[in-house]
Amino acid sequence: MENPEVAQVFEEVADLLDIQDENPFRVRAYRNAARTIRDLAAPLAQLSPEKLEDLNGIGKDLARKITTILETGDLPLRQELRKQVPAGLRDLIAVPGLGPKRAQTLHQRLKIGSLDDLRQAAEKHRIRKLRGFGAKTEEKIVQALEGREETGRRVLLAEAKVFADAVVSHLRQAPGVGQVEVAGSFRRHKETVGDLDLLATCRRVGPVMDRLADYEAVAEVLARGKTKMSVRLRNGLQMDLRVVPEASYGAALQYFTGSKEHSIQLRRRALERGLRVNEYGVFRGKRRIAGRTEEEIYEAVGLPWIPPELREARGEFELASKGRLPKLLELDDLRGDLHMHTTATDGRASLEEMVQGAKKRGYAYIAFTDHSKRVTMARGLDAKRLRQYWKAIDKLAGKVNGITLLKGVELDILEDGRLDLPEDVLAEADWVVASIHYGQNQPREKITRRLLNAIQSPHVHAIGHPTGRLIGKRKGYDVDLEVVFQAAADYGCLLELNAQPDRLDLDDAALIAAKERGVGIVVNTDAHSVEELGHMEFGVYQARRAGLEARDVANTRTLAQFRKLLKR
Ligand code: DGT
Ligand code: CA
Ligand code: CA
Ligand code: ZN
Repeated sequence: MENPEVAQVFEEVADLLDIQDENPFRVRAYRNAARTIRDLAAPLAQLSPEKLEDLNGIGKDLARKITTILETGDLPLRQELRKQVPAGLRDLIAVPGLGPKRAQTLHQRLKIGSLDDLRQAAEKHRIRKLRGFGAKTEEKIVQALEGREETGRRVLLAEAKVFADAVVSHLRQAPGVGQVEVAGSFRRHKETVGDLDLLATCRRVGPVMDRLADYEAVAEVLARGKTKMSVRLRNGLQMDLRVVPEASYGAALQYFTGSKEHSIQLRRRALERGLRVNEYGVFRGKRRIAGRTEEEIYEAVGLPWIPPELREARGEFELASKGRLPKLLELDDLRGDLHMHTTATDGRASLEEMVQGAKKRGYAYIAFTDHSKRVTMARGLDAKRLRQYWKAIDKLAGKVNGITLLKGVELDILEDGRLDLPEDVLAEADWVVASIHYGQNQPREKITRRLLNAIQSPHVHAIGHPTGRLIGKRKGYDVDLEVVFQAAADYGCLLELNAQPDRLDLDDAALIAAKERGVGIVVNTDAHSVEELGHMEFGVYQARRAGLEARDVANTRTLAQFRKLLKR
């Protein structure tokens, strides 16, 4: 079993316990374990029982449960709980604005037992009439359901990557296999993928197809033809495998990487040159003039190789033909991470642990940005506790070498637009990232106004997750981004590209617009554990999709240069 599947079992257990009003600490223990597992770089199956127990938030009992899941594919506790909770109810508690208590009420009072029921009840305005719900909650539910529909059954890139990496190394062991790669939206590093498009070369087709059927996470072989095969994994993700000849591997890789719109433009360009392009190669009449590598394909139409992230028919052909393709940001370009949490608020690792994790990544500087007091759920810091926190950071800074620790805060932008901490306190910070966590459903003018207030404050260096979206769960705030970008450019306020795989906020289109306005971007993980520092990868992918280069991103600078970028 792959890590996301194990995490999924714990998440379900947490939800089911939650619905039954179980002890919140027990619920949280399962949730934290699920999160730890999701963020883990190594497959659980490779860890010894002792190593399992060493993981953040996982003790003897949970380690044993992980072993049970790995060995049997399930957990008896989950089966028991499923019997006690009506099916469908669990989907409800995942809807933002509901949660276990309200899901129960809806089930008992309106007989709502599924997302479909919920949608119908909301449309008929039956929910707002319930005690403790109201029109606002009902609206929020409708919005959440819309947000879900937009992404449909797509899988987050980070989750897909676990299965992609695993299946690629599995297929590479097939006898006679040559190349194995994942094409499609996965290779273009889209934030979500509909399915995975595998491409392989092999002396004979049989062994590599057998090998795919044999991949442990496969639930069902949907189809198996001469060169094409499709499987569905237990988690619902579909994989299409195509086995192609070496001589047309590059052409197939180009074709199946897409996007469709990009490939249409490529074909048009070829036609203008009297050439024909398909998944077998580039042809002049009957003669194949390219096909083995992607470079050959692009060269045949007079272009340099175009990085997959740019293949969205957003002007890449014009740039490529003028030799002006950007030199896209790379993970190694980043010298710092400027948004992270610790046990001071809702993080799961200590200051020391985060520093060690950041040093392993080779960072020259990091900022600690635990929550300010408004975020009561996370025990946000008031002025007094924040100053103690900064003192602890200073003390630690005196003991560690090779990395600079910045004293920061994730400052809440309050519902009325004011900032959560007084100016004299903020003036003592090295770094302030301001975010909206409450009042997310306010009208456009109000949300925009709140962001402008923060951008205009002399103490705020960056805006965190500027739209507040959660991919597949919640649309972003209703905000006039054009106005926000202009103000950020005018006031020298940076905007964050939050690299949490379900945020990736700003998204690619917004980043393109922000860059056009001359806004500085800072790519941060918003890590709540040491493992989550690894999310930087996904931020970099999103930045690349927007054509960002190292110079567009503030935290690629040396600390001295970075400091010069900060507004005074
Ligand atoms: P997804 O799976 O929805 O996240 O998006 P993709 O881009 O991976 O799309 P998918 O899986 O339907 O197809 C994979 C690639 O195959 C796609 O990016 C381009 C290529 N492709 C599929 N259908 C067509 C087509 O009708 N025309 C052309 N030119 N290419 C196609
Ligand atoms: Ca695909
Ligand atoms: Ca596909
Ligand atoms: Zn944060």
